[in-house]
Amino acid sequence: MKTIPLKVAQMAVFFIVFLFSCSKDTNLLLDSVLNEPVVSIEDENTTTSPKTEQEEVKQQEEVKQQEERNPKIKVIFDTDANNELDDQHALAYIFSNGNVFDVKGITVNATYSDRNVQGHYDEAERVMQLYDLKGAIPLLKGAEGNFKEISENFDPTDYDGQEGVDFILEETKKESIIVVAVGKLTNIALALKKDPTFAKRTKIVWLGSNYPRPGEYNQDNDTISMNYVLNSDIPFEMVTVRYGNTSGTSAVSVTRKEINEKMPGLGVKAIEPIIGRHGGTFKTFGDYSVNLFENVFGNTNISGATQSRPLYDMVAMAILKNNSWGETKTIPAPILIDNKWVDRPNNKRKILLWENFDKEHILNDFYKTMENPVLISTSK
Ligand SMILES: [Ca+2]
Ligand SMILES: [Ca+2]
Repeated sequence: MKTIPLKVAQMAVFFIVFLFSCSKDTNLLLDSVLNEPVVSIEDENTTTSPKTEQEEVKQQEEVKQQEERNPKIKVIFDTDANNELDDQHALAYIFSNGNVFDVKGITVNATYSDRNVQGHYDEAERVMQLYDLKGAIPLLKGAEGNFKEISENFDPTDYDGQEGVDFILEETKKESIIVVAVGKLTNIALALKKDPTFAKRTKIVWLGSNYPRPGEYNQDNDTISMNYVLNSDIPFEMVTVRYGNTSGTSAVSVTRKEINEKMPGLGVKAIEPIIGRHGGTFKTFGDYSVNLFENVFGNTNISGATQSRPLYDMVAMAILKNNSWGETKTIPAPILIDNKWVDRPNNKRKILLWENFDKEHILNDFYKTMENPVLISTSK
């Protein structure tokens, strides 16, 4: 914008100088014409000269090289979005990390708190709409039932969860994509059942289990699917939950007070507001976040400072963004028998276990990302 007027001004100056240089009072005129303007033009010129174009090209090259060194992480996010509130915060975090994640699609499944897959679809869609992403990235329904009932008399051309599972199978054929599963593992087990070559072309990062202790929501929703995945050879990372233990994602919690202070108004101002799942109209994820916390705790008398919830699923994305925010160890894949973990020290099949999360850095990054979202790119 600045270049044209400056060039015009520059040409005018030189034209005048040229004209007056023909006169006898050249020096005087040169002084009066060139005094201030020339200085400012020369100063300005340093930012609009060809050198700047070269610098711009150089900068673009650097960005390209940076992307080649640190390409965006391609992910499919497999979620049971309509339980309490962590899946929604994970979705918001993904959508706001456009420099880090390249989201190929969202798949949903149903778990105990809402056995209807439509509810999970709707809640994921609400968060998408808050970031103006509804319809812009694929959102597909996966399994409503569990792996055992779906895989008995399995018809690969017609089964519960087919839309989401087939999407995962097809997308991972096109490029190298990580599937982050933050609900039960039914969709992943079904993908392996339908096409065992799936194991060779992707990695699963799963938020679940209290390993080595029993129990945990995602695990308990379909233990058979988890054992099926553990017994396959698909690269598998287990981001531990560990209820009530400081070494799991359950330690990465936020208080209602903190949410009330930090979240209002944060995010993108949605073109089309949403009706929240508990009612009310919302234009930003920040406002919806406050509402989700409000509804999880209800009108209890406990103060907001002591009411806290872990953001489990968000942590699974955070450690993908920065792997120094958790510790890992490789272990022989254990197996769950009668709801108890059984270690198999001689098992050649190894999995990666995530534990001891850096709560402070993860939550700082979460709030920073919510305050300065970089929206993910879409094909539409
Ligand atoms: Ca959840
Ligand atoms: Ca979840």
